[in-house]
Amino acid sequence: MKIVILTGAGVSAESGLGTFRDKDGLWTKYDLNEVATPEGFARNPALVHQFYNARRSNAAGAVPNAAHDALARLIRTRPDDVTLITQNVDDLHERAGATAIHMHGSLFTARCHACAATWPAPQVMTPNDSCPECARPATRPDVVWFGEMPQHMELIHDRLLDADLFAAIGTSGQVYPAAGFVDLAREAGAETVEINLETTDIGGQFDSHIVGPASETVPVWVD
Ligand code: BJW
Repeated sequence: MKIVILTGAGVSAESGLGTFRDKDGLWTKYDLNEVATPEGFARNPALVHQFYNARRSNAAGAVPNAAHDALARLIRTRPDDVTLITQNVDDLHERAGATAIHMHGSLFTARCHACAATWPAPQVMTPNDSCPECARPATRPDVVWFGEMPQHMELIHDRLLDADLFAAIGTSGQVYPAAGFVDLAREAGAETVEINLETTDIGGQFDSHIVGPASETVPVWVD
């Protein structure tokens, strides 16, 4: 049985990393147009770096929770059958021992806006940092902002079309294309399950729901 799992910010919430759209989420404190769009970065790169430097520091200090551990366990027992796709830019899946496809990039990689080279991000990035490949001062976080193409989409589509079971864990289903994965998987014949603190606005697209905190529900679902 081929299993495709999509995770969102909710899977890392109990590790202390904020979600985006919940009460007290990041988008209640920051204007997403200023910190998560290429236009915002062009207007004020220092602000955007400040936002991502703080999140990189928080993520580095966080530890995987029982949900990350359970997903890593599932992958270890069925390495050929499970694909883990994450929208998260933290590295908690990896630190729990799982390999994940990071469709929205990573806090721990830097990218050159000019030549597209990537390299390990320093703890603190500034607009003056120069690219190790082309030497231009065009360093940006290697994350996917609104209006940009998510990463690894071809591989993700292939896995979704081959899925027998699709699970979305801790994601609000408000951001595309990830919010459309449930439709793709269902049309391809997969059974679908949403695992979340609450049923989301796209909850009606799923065959079943498991409601509760990921650190409790995911280990039970996996085992
Ligand atoms: C718990 C829990 C616990 C809490 N246990 N659960 C229609 C089709 C296609 C595209 C579009 C479309 N309409 C609009 C678009 C464009 C746009 C979009 O979707 N906009 C929406 C606002 C409508 N999409 C894009 O621009 C994307 N690119 C794209 O479409 O490219 C194609 C293209 C390109 C160019 C030209 C033409 C087409 C890119 C989207 C990039 C998103 N980037 C961000 C920020 C960067 C990364 C970062 O800084 O981290 O990614 S936005 C932010 O949202 C972040 C997240 O990965 C993403 C999803 O959020 P997530 O993970 O779902 O978090 P929340 O907070 O929303 O939800 C948390 C959930 O957890 C809640 O449900 C809680 O209940 C739950 N929860 N605690 C279990 N303990």
